[in-house]
Amino acid sequence: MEDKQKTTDQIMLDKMRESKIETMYDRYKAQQPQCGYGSLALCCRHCNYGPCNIDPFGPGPKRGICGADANTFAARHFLRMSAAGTACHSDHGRAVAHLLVATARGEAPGYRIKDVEKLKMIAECFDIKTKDREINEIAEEVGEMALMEFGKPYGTLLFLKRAPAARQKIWEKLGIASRAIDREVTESMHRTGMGGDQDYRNLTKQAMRVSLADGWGGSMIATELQDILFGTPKPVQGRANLGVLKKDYVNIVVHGHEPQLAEAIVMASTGPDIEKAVAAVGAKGIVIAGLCCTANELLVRHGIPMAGHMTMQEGAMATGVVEVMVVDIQCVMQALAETAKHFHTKLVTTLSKAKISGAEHVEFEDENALESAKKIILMAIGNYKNRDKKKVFIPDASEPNLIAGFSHETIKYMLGGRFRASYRPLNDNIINGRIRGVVGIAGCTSPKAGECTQSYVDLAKELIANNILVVATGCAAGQCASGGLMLPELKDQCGAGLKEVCEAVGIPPVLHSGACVDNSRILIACSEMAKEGGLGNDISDLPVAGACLEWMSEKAIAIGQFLVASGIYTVFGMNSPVAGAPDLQNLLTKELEEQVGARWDFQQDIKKIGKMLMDHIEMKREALGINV
Ligand code: MSK
Repeated sequence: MEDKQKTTDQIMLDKMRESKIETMYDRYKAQQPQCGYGSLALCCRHCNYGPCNIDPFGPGPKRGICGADANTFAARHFLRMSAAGTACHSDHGRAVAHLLVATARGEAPGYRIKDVEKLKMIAECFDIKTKDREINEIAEEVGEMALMEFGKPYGTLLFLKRAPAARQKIWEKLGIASRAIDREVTESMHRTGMGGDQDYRNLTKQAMRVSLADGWGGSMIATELQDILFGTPKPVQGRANLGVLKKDYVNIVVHGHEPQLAEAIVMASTGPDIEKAVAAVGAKGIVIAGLCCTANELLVRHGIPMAGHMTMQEGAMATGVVEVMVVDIQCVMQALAETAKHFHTKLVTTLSKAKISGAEHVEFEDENALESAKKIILMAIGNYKNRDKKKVFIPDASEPNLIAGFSHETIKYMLGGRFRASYRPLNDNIINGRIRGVVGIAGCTSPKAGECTQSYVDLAKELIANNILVVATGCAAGQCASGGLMLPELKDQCGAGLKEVCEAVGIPPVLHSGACVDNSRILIACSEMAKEGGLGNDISDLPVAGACLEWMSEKAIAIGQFLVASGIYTVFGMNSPVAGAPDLQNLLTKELEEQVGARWDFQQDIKKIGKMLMDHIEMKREALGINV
């Protein structure tokens, strides 16, 4: 293939191979064949009787030493994955809540309340008085109330009230309305220990309750409080792919998930002293670029360029121009410490809860964020002179311009107008058939799906050509961004109806809504669409669906489970996490429909997923009587 037709990650991968630098693809190959029991969820090591394996095909054991069967094995794994995913998003949310309190108390220099309107809206959700009160007083109380959501002894999560009434009734009836976030995670761990919950249906119910504590709890707290602190995303221009890194500049790559670190790096990267230091080393300036969800956070709020998504992290370092890669937590590969040894790059960890052997550590706390950020920036500037020019290789690819920043508020304003912002126009365009429906694409990129795939790009193209509006988050959004799919000109690749709407409103047909925690924006958007009327009265009535083609993280499982429990049909690519337990598979892919009005689907052939999503949307339209 000509270099021009290759994506920057493919070009970089070729270069790394040529330079004999190990990549995740080499390690993936070295892992083959991967453990069959593990792949089917039929290995249990929850106690030291094990590891126990179940033989799904031959005459081997059908039960573990304690007697647990395949469904129990797989349901326990599924619940633990959901709990772990919930813990990741929620611990992130907790850190943001702490920062909000510290900011309100004046204990976090540099940070401030940026979106007062949203602060007041969230205060209302929490039944906090706003009239005649100081902004910081309200913010402190909102932060404290958010923190209480993690450990309150009684009641259910406050944000559950934002769902349509019909949805809340389903949760109450099934007993899956989430209580305190930490309680749901702890109870999930308790239930899945040896001799605990051993009924796969009951375990799956808890997987819904703990995941709802993610989507309508920890993730939503992270999203909303970040908007209060850093601004609610609005349409902003940006650039994406490895070409955003620059030869003559000091390059700092910010990688991970919690935007408070990246925001501090951005804040501390300007000023006369920094300019002087940059000039002294002979660089033209500083480039800050994001990776993974940190990239999404920075892109949707500030238009700061994105170097890439999950599977591009080693490649970003291998450009040889990264002075510092600074990381916080989640989706940061230990392999980076090894890749860094080939270059002058310093890998810097920042959180005491996420260190990497071989990396330098600069502790990052709310109180000293700016100081730590400055230290890291000066470290990068100082490291510029150590760059080995012979090793510099930035793929020569154009950097697609893009428009990002589609929070649910923005979608509402753009479609409904500032003075009558509502989802009415979107609903009307769905009812009249210009837009057939909406699909949220979320999630990771994985070597299991192939090398440097463009699966999300292909799926998004297929959907928009069929008049389906696409909302993207996480690394799926990252791939679509670097694939040039977030350009308003892309309307020419849409079906006629969607093209008309995109032209009238001025939006691209693939909307970047943010990071993984911002799937909570999709929940709110769907709730508002359902409440708006004309498309039923619950999320499960809407012609919408979710998809994750290359899932990797436990967080993806929690997201899938909270989308389904919220009434959104969700398809995952590659492999089912419960493939070795047919009854559980049947529960997730069929029976759940009766309970929550939505279900999972797992499809190995990711090329088939587009059709599955479109069929689902047409089926929902038929049920609504709008099959025009
Ligand atoms: S970063 S969880 S690889 S989307 Fe949120 Fe990407 Fe998946 Fe990590």
